[in-house]
Order: sequence, then C-alpha cells, then structure tokens
Amino acid sequence: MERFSIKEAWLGVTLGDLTQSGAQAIVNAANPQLAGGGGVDGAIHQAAGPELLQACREIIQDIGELPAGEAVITPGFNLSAEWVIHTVGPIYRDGAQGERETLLRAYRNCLKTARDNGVATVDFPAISCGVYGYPLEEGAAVAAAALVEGLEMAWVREARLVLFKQRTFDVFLQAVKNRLEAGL
Ligand code: AR6
Repeated sequence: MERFSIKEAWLGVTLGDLTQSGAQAIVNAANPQLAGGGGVDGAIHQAAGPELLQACREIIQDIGELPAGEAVITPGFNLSAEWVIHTVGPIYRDGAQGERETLLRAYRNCLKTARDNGVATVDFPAISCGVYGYPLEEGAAVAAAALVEGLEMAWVREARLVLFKQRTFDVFLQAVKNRLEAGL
C-alpha cells in the first residue's frame, strides 16, 4: 500500500478486495435502486448477506431512488466494515453530460456521510470505472481531487482507494501523485 499524509489525515492507495477491508466504512458503487448488481456492488452484497439488501429496500421505500452523486449509509452486517456508504456514480456517455461534476459529488458526499456518522476510516472503489464506463485516467483524477480536498478539510482521518486490478491501481496511484505534486 502507498500512503500519503495530507495535513492531519492520510490517503492510501492499495491493490485489493474491498469486501476484505479493515476500514470502519466501505463505499459501494451502487445503482439508483440500491438493488444489488454486478461488480463491486455484487461482491459487497454477497459478503454482507441478505440483511444488506433489506436495509437498502427500506431506504428506497423512503426516498424512491438514490440520484447519481448522492450517498446513504447502512450497517455492514456480515462484513468486517461496520458501515456501507452507498453512492451512485454517473453513467459515462460523452463527458459532456456533467459526468465529472456528478462523480466529484459522489466522492464528496461519501466523505461527508462518513464525517456526519463519526466514521474515521473509509475505503473506496473506483466509482463508475467499471460497468458505468468512466474512462480510467479521468475517473482517477476526479477521485484524487475529491479525496485530497476532503482530507485537507479533515472530514475523515483516513481514506483509501482499494483497487481490484493492477492496471487500475497503477492509474489511480499516478493520479494521486499528480494531484499532490500539483498542490505543492
Ligand atoms: N473490490 C474492489 N473493487 C472491485 C471489486 C472488489 N471486490 N469488484 C470490482 N471492483 P463497478 P460502476 C472494481 O462495475 O462502474 C453494478 O452492477 C472494478 O474492477 O463495480 O460504478 C451496480 O449495481 C471497477 O474498477 O461499478 C451498478 O449498476 C470498480 O470496482 C453498476 O455496476 C467499479 O466497477 C455501477 O457501475
């Protein structure tokens, strides 16, 4: 794992499986129905057990659906993480549909949800960079910008990007380094 200090906080970038995370909260790249699915969403539901889907259903009964860029929190049930923060990234079309702003808001709202619930450590996947088709380099730059900003404001003590594939890890690590160098 690579770890960078940002004021009083830490930003980690690591290769791994989010369902094995030892963080207090993990972020799920969900769909607006919070209905479970493939990718990291499927893996999280599989590991958390059926109570997670039930908790998601109750939220959807209240709010209808979760708009892209927003976030909600549930318990982690059978996961070692205490909490799951569910967000919905943008579906990437051509980059001219506000995708970048929506992705930034998704990362930011997850960090704010963590802060508002007293969560000190939170692990993220590469939101939108799978089924939703966000170009990897651009998605990584957005993640780096949003996490560095939130950590500078000490919304959480530590955030980590947990990337499932070597190529994703390499691209996200470079994006974080670029962001930190740009900020010097
Ligand atoms: N740990 C960490 N990252 C993972 C894991 C894992 N266990 N499994 C996959 N990834 P995706 P999206 C990576 O498609 O693009 C779902 O069906 C994966 O390699 O999971 O936001 C939802 O229900 C990729 O880099 O999320 C939605 O319908 C990253 O997680 C839709 O997909 C995100 O890929 C959301 O699409």
